[in-house]
This record gives sequence, C-alpha cells and structure tokens, in this order.
Amino acid sequence: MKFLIVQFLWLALNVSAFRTSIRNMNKPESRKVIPSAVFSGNVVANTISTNANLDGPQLSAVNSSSYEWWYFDAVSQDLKSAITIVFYTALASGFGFIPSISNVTVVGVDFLFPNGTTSSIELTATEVVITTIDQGSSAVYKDTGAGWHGAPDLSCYKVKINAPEYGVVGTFELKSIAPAHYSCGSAEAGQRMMVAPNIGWSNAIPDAVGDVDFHVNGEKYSFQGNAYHDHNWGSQPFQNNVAQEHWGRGRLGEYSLVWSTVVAPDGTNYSTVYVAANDKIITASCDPKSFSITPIPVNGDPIKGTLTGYELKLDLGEGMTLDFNVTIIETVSNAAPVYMRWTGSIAGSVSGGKVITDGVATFEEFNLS
Ligand SMILES: *[C@@H]1O[C@H](CO)[C@@H](O)[C@H](O)[C@H]1NC(C)=O
Ligand SMILES: *[C@@H]1O[C@H](CO)[C@@H](O)[C@H](O)[C@H]1NC(C)=O
Ligand SMILES: *[C@@H]1O[C@H](CO)[C@@H](O)[C@H](O)[C@H]1NC(C)=O
Ligand SMILES: *[C@@H]1O[C@H](CO)[C@@H](O)[C@H](O)[C@H]1NC(C)=O
Ligand SMILES: CC(=O)N[C@H]1CO[C@H](CO)[C@@H](O)[C@@H]1O
Repeated sequence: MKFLIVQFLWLALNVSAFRTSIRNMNKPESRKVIPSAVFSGNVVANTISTNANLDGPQLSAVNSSSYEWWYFDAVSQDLKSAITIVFYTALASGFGFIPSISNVTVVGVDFLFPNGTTSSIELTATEVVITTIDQGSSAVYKDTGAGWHGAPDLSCYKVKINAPEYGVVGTFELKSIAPAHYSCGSAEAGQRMMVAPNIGWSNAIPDAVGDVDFHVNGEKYSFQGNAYHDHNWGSQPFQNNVAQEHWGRGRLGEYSLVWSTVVAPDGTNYSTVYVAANDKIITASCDPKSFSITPIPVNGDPIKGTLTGYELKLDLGEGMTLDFNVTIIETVSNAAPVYMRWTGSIAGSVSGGKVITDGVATFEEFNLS
C-alpha cells in the first residue's frame, strides 16, 4: 500500500511537471543581453506585431542611430506627486534627450514632490538583460539596482530602484485596469506597431492602479495613484523623425484615455487615440479623424509658457464623442524650449452629457521644429 501511494505521488508529480512544461512551451520565452557598448552595424526594428513580445525588445541591437525605451509613470489623485521612470537602451545620437555618454544602458527617474519641486537621477548600467515571456518583459539593469518585472499577460508590473548611493530606494507597482494595445488597434498579431515613420510604440499598460513606495534622500515618498507603462523604439534617430509631438494619458470617471499626435518633419500628422472602460477597449484607432487636440488659449503654446492646457475631442464611434479639457497643474520635467511634461486635471463629458471633473492626466510636448 505504501509503495502504491509513493508510486501514485511520483506519477502525479510527473504529470504536473509535464503540464508546467507544456504551459511554458505555449508561452514563447526569450532572453536578450544588451551590452553597454554601442553596436556598430545595421540593426532591425520590428514594425508588425506578433501574438507575443508586445513589451519585449523590438531592436535586434542598439546602434548609434537607434533607440529603445520602457516608460513608467504614476500621478497622485491630487496631482501633487508624480514619478517617471524610463529605462533606455540608446545613445544621445539616437535619442537626443539623454546624457551624452558612451553607455547605451541608462535609467532616468524624475520625482515631483508635493511642495512643487522636482528632482531627478540618472543611473548607468554595465549591461542589460531582458527576459520576455508571452507579452510581458522583465529587465535587470546591471550594477544600478534598477529593473522591472512584468507578468506574461501584462496584468501587473513591478519596478524596483535600489540606488542608495543616489539616495533613491523603493518600488513602484502597477495593476492594470485597461487592455494593452498598439497604435491602430488591440494587442494581437499583424498590427502596425508604428505611431509615425521610424517610431515604434506598444502600450502594455494604458491605465493602472499605481502603488509608489520610495525613500528619497532618507524621506518617505509614497502614494497610490494613476499609473501607466509604454515602450518606444526606432532604428533612426528620434529627433530626425519628429517636428512636434503631443502625448498624454489619464483617467476621467470610468474612462482610461491615451492620445498622441506626431507631426513628422515633412508636415504629415499621425494620430493615435485609445479609450477603455471597465477593462474593455471602446476605441483604439489611428484614423486621423479620430480626435483633435487644440491648445488653450488657441494661440498659446505650453512650452512658450502661455498655455493653460489642451482641449480634446475624441470620437467614440456610434455617434458618440468624449470632449474634455486637460489643465496644467504642475511641471514634472522641463527641457524648454524642446520638451516639457506636466500633471494636469481633466474635465469633460460624453456627447454633451453631465460634466465629470475629477480626471487626472500626465502629458508632454516635444517641439523640435
Ligand atoms: C543603424 O541601423 C539602421 C537600420 O539598419 C541604419 O539605417 C543605420 O545607418 C545604422 N546606424 C549606424 C550608425 O550604423
Ligand atoms: C520640497 O520637498 C522635498 C522633498 O520632501 C525636499 O527635499 C525639498 O527640500 C523641499 N523644497 C522646498 C523648497 O521646500
Ligand atoms: C494634428 O492632428 C491633431 C489630431 O487630429 C490635430 O488636433 C492637430 O491640429 C493636427 N496638427 C497639425 C499641425 O496638423
Ligand atoms: C474647455 O475649454 C474651452 C476653451 O477654453 C471652453 O470653451 C470649454 O467650455 C471647456 N470645456 C470644459 C468641459 O471645461
Ligand atoms: C561602453 C561603456 O561606456 N561602458 C561603461 C558603462 O558604465 C560602466 C560603469 O560606469 C563602465 O564601467 C563601463 O565601461
């Protein structure tokens, strides 16, 4: 009898090990090592999605004209605290807004504190290892204490920074509440992954419950807020492919919102808009008529300091529109006259209905023209 039980246990263990290996076989897994030294030669940048790898590396290697980054942010409901963490594999020659150093493996962290001041740190890694399982990715930025861990189904991510020598230690967790997407549609195989020529984009977590828990220079810095994660890449320098860019994201009532317009150097305008509610996509479109964005006041420009925000009109389909204003509250990153990022409030309504006023947003503008 004892023998039988042991044999049964042995069988059960083997069946479960077999099941686990079958499960993992169905989830493509890959590991990529990105050295800190730039690659010399041509690189390949993915442009069409597959049914996996949404948040995995999309460049075959990082040469001096290419760039790739993974972006995470959270903003508090009172708009007074915000954190932005960006993991780069790029040189300044590929993305002109990072320090001009010879390492391609860099992490940038920006803090907005409740008293309105900001601070940032930059960490330099000796190597990056990115593991991709199904749609999600995880990364280790070696010798910085920084990295992230993502669920294969993109349901949650955790970013960790352990850099006491820079005064920054803590974690940032994101629990997704809105489905992933690409610039023209949902997260499935065969989608165009370009927001504009030479600019790839995937949005793993369009909206999330964010849990930020840090110590910065010995002081506690923690809040629960509205969070987001996306990923950009290209094989040609970003700055050569953008004249102007507006990007923003936020939540208004039950709606999760993401918008982007890129005006290419030849003047062509590329737009992307995303709206989800109750963890379902309402619209994910790159139709140029899908939305409009107008600075308020009309002749103002935020970077030049005269602007209070933007007025947006989104087409929800079936004759419905979502009209809202985003009003600047705090500046999170200021590289005027070429770049700024803000937190802001959102007020608006669906098809002229009741105005909802408790919205929060983070948004940015590049002006390279
Ligand atoms: C990097 O790769 C891209 C795409 O193949 C190529 O166009 C570019 O010239 C390469 N850059 C360098 C510096 O070799
Ligand atoms: C603002 O808050 C930060 C974080 O608590 C602190 O380090 C900084 O000294 C404060 N600045 C001012 C001007 O109060
Ligand atoms: C680009 O498209 C957006 C969204 O449709 C629109 O609001 C904006 O006016 C356009 N900008 C230019 C320069 O054409
Ligand atoms: C948005 O701003 C415009 C222009 O200032 C204004 O006419 C409109 O009433 C505002 N809408 C909301 C919902 O606040
Ligand atoms: C290629 C390169 O510049 N690598 C450097 C990256 O940063 C580490 C730590 O600062 C250096 O030791 C590497 O030489």
